[in-house]
Amino acid sequence: KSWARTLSARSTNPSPRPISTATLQPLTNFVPPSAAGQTGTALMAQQLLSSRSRLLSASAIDRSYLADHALSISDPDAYWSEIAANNYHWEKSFDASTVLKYNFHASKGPIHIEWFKGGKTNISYNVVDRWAEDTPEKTALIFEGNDPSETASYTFKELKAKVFRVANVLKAKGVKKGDRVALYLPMTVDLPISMLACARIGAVHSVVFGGFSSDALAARIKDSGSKVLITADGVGRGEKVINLKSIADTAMDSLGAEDQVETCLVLERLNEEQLKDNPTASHRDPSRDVDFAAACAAVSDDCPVTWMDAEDPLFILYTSGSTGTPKGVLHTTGGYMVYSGETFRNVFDYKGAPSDIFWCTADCGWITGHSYLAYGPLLSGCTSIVFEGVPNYPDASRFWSTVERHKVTQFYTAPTALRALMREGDEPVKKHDLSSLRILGTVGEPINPAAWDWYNEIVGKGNCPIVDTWWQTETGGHMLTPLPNKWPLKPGSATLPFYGVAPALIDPSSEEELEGNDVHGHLCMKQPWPGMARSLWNNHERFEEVYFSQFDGYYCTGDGAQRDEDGYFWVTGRVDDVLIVSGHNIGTAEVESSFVGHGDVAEAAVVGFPHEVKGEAIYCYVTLNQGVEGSEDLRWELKKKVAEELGAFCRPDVVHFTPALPKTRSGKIMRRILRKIADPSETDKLLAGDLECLGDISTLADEAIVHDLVEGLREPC
Ligand code: 6R9
Repeated sequence: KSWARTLSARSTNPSPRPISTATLQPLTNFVPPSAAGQTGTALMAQQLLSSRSRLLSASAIDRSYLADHALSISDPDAYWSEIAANNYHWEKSFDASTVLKYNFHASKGPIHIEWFKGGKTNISYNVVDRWAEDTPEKTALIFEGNDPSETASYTFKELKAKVFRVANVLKAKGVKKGDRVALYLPMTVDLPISMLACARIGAVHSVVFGGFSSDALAARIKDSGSKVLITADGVGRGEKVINLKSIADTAMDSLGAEDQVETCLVLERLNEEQLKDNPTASHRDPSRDVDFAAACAAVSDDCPVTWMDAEDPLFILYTSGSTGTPKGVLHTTGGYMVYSGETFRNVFDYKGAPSDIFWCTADCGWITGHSYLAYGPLLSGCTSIVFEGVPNYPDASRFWSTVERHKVTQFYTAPTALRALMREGDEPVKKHDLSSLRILGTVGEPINPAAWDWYNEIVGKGNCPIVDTWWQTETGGHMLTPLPNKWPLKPGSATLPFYGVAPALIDPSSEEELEGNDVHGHLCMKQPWPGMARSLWNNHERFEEVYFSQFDGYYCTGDGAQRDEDGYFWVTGRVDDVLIVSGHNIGTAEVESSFVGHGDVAEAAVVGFPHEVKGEAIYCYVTLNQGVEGSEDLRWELKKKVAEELGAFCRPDVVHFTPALPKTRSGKIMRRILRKIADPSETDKLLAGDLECLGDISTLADEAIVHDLVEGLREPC
């Protein structure tokens, strides 16, 4: 049965159902929620909400979507078994009578989620073998190097040979089904290829973003128990060279005997000149380090597939939590495969056209790169671009010249990148022919109206639907998202749930689900979707605690959201202590613990503040030990420490020395007040002595501290 044929067969609706109008009750007296106590992104979303919200007519939403969505919720077994069976290869079929088994109620026993139990498949086989057979000469991956003169492309047949070789190298190094392999690589095709190689032999990949520090890498190697690491000597990013090998060496050297990496495969990426400037990148430990390319050349390009149970682990990806160490989010084989593939095809309107060239600018170190650079597009046989560079190198037209050169049809990026490029004006965009573009996407944080308009008008020329996709590392794929041309867009809203997604808004004080439209609450999910995380690596208890303990029976996303009068969702930002800086999750607790690790620091409190390009930026309040004076040097040293320990993208923007932090009588830091003081739009008022924006400060143990904090705004931070 040809895969291409089944793709189009699936676009006919399963069975017509009555149209649900539940999400479409119009309310005329819409009042935007109060903006009090919300963070930067929340406020941004808030402004969007009040400026753009307008009532739609009930017929505006595609009826087949309503019918299909209703079916996917009322009968997930029927809905997903048809898609899974028709569009993916299963070596052994799953049991169609129990496609989904789960418990979302912590009160009723352990949380568990199982999809497609009994089925055996392999996601790498579904990417590589099938398309190497169906469309062997079609381009699978296009590589676009940091240096724009460096591009290459690989057909599905070539992809297969490369994946098989890496799989054989891993096997030769003793990697077996279930073993973890850490990947700390630049964005060359070797990264998705290594992911696919792991999956082929049943190894669990744990990709660590190349911008992470040696401490962060070591913690992830240790927690996942990875005995093999694949890394590179280094990578050029814009003008800079990142010496990955020396960071990896520091990480490996810091690990104890039982956590040691046994084999480190090293991809040689730097040229002679770069190596001359970075001599430590050439360091090799002969007992552990192996040349990646030479090892691949020495093995066969044929490798048998390891069939996996649907619920066998596929990968671990670490993400920041509001407390403690990063969480090793665990995804499994069958459900993730079906969900990443299905969301890709629907959200990016992929119908199998050979001319479709999909470009997701995310790094494979994040979930977006996993689901929409590697797995989603390739599972559908679509050409996917691997971009090693940065948006502003060699100049601000890099994205657009690349779109023009490769005739990109679907383009997926982050609002922070758009905001940075917008500042460079329209010229860098306008001088390129972007007529190939058909769909534009965004991910990672809410998109503000100005960036949305610019994306729409200047990049898309008003012709490309913008899919603002809300989802998380834990969700595996898109959750709230427009489907192109199926309903009108509202800039800043991720609109409606994808098939199988049953969102609920919960009032945190009553813990009741809010019914109807025009409500605001904590965004939760009522039932599982195939792509959801199954656990946290080696820590199921924390999985239950973080996502299921707050509201019994619901998966809790940690985001707040508004459902407007048309049933559209507006994600208003985190409700916990996670910051979204340039689209990257950063736990305030992690930054704080890095600060207090410094001998001069007594206490630290970290909050976000609105930032024009990053969306949210990092503001740190620091109290110093007795006798230590806050100085410019110390401020610089502290910023550097955080950047070194957590990664450069976590570098604090502001360090504000203060004699004390505002606390309640029970000793809780009042972050609400710290957020207001950090917000630049409040500074003038505060300095003029108007403290009204701080709200009620009477619950503070010592109100005078507020004045010290405000006075501190006069100093450079
Ligand atoms: C895919 C990804 C997840 C958090 C999420 C939310 C924020 C992501 C968004 C968005 C508003 C969007 N977020 N997409 N907020 N609109 N379209 O980013 O995963 O790195 O785990 O971050 O990002 O706060 O909870 P991850």
